[in-house]
Amino acid sequence: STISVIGLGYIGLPTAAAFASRQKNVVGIDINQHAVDTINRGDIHIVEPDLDKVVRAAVEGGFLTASTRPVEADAYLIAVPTPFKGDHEPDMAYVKAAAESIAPVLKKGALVILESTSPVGATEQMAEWLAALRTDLSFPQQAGDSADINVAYCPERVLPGQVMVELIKNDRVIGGMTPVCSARASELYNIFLEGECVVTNARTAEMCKLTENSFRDVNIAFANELSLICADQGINVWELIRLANRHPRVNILQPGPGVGGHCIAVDPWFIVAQNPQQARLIRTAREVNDHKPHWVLNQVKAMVADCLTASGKRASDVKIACFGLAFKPNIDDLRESPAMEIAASVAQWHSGETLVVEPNIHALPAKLADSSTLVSLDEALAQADVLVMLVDHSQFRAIDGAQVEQQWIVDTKGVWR
Ligand code: SAJ
Repeated sequence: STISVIGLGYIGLPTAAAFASRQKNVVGIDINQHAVDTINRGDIHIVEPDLDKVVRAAVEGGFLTASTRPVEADAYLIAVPTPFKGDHEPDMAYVKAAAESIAPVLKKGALVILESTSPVGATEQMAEWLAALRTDLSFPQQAGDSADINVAYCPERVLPGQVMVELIKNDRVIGGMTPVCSARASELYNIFLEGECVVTNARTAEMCKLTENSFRDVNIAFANELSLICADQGINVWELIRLANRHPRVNILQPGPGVGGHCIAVDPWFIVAQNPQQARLIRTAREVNDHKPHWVLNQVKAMVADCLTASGKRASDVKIACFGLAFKPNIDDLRESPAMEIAASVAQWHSGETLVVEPNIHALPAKLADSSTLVSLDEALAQADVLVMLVDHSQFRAIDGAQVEQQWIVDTKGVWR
């Protein structure tokens, strides 16, 4: 039997490799020819610990191949991006294109699973798209458990940086359009899953994915709001949170420069788009987190002003060093990163030199290349007047804050101050 994974990105490729590592015949489909060629050579086009080894073994063993053209399969997993467009409306164009691409090769008895983060109702919508193109087959919305094609929503919930572990260990929410759809989807994931399959309907599973990431966003917003209040009150927010978390029922997350990545800053908007009247807290959390980089920039401006007054230097003689660009610690992913946004604004605003330390990259991205200089941690600490801590990479944490000589520090992660 053949399993086909549509979309070979951060979710699809690890999933395809996990099935192939259990000796299943897997065909991965992607519109990106470069990705397809790379995978067929046994290499990978994304950064994720241990993924390279699993993909290489799967390709060399003959269990995983990639193609740009859809194939006939017993099960399809769709893991394509669902970004937002315009006014934070979910953009389902990639899911629609994926459904249209598999429709011609769909055979009686196939199982189609949507994994992409999606608004409530998306799975049924996808089944409608398929049904419209294949009137010779019956689908769950018409035929229930006796349908020719089974359809389910099974969201991914893996943490970038720990995908290969979490993919196997995490429990999985299975939202079949009918009980038979759920049973078949559970059977499929049980090929590699050590966690449990928890069965529900498609709409609940869709909402569950959005809920998980909104929960995290709301809780980070709480921490970020506290950081603004504490700055105003002259209280160390990290000490405050440590103390509050000694209460047995309090567990506050960490403030930071804002919320980045491709999930937590996006998914809550899907709920807001569908229920704008009710989703007041969820919307406000997004606004609080999106505002944080602007607040940090103003902190930097105030710190530079203090430095100028105290040192008598001209602004053009002051060096600012930004520590970290990635969207979270110990990764090289700069996409949708608040640290990157802040560093770029600082470099654009500041008339003197802006230094950047990012141990996980070798060259600055275009957005920063003209306005700042990539330097080592030691160079930055030796040269800069004002320090801006943006990401708590382990290399930064390893430095004792008491040894840092500069007094003008904006520390969004509580690493040195
Ligand atoms: N962050 C804070 N404070 C914290 C925790 C995180 O400011 O206390 C920031 C991070 O620095 C980062 C952002 O939040 O900018 C998101 O990072 P993250 O580590 O919380 O999450 P992601 O985006 O890497 O992955 C999330 C995970 N979701 C949850 O933990 C509920 C992951 O399990 C999901 O699979 C993933 O989104 C996804 O693909 O949806």
